[in-house]
Amino acid sequence: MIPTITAFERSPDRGRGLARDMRVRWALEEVGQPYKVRLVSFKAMNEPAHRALHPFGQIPTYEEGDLALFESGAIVFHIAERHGGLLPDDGNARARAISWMFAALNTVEPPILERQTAVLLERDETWHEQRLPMVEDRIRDRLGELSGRLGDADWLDGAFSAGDLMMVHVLLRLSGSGILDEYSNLSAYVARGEARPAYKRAFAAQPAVFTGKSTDRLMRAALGRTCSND
Ligand code: GTB
Repeated sequence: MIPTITAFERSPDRGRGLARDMRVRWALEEVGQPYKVRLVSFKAMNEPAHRALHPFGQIPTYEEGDLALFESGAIVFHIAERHGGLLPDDGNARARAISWMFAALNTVEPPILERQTAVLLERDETWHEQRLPMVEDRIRDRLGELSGRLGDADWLDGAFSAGDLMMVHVLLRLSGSGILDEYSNLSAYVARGEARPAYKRAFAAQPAVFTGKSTDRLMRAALGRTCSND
């Protein structure tokens, strides 16, 4: 059965692959599972049909027969469980790869999201200039630790896994901030992820659907809702 995922009808990131449908597309490409994409508008995301699929009115969702899933982490985990290639066969190695998925989502992503919220939604606040460096230092704390653990390895725990997929996509959210460049092994790690054929196919497939309207406004809309749910 061909699964259907949802993505933004008008991508606020101008097709840079930063929205969370990208990690699901990448996982599907890694395991060689064809998929369909239903593009949804911000209006449609709030309507009952989409809310039935996603209680928080967000993307991505995943439908496969009777199964409907939301949360990119749960979707990637489901794909990795159902297909070979994203989780090791050995039980302990598999559990460690799953730990890295959770680490990406629960430990590394939150301060990165905090920065994005600060930059997009709080920049007119009187305290913004004071707060931003503190937020960025919290990111550096995590990146320093991650960089130390990765060392000169290619991937976080042996072969490439769903843990790396999730971590690379989370780190990509720092694109343009300059912060990732301070950690040469992490920059190289992200570049290795982007160089994977499956990543390239997923990236090429996600449409650069922006219309020339203010993408900044779209971005704020996407993140404004996001920060309340993340
Ligand atoms: N925890 C959920 C998951 O992992 O699936 C979070 C899902 C989520 O935040 N979805 C966002 C969304 O639907 C899109 S990805 N927002 C609309 C809403 O909440 O109403 C977040 C995102 C948006 C835009 C960019 N960008 O433009 O760079 C990057 C990421």
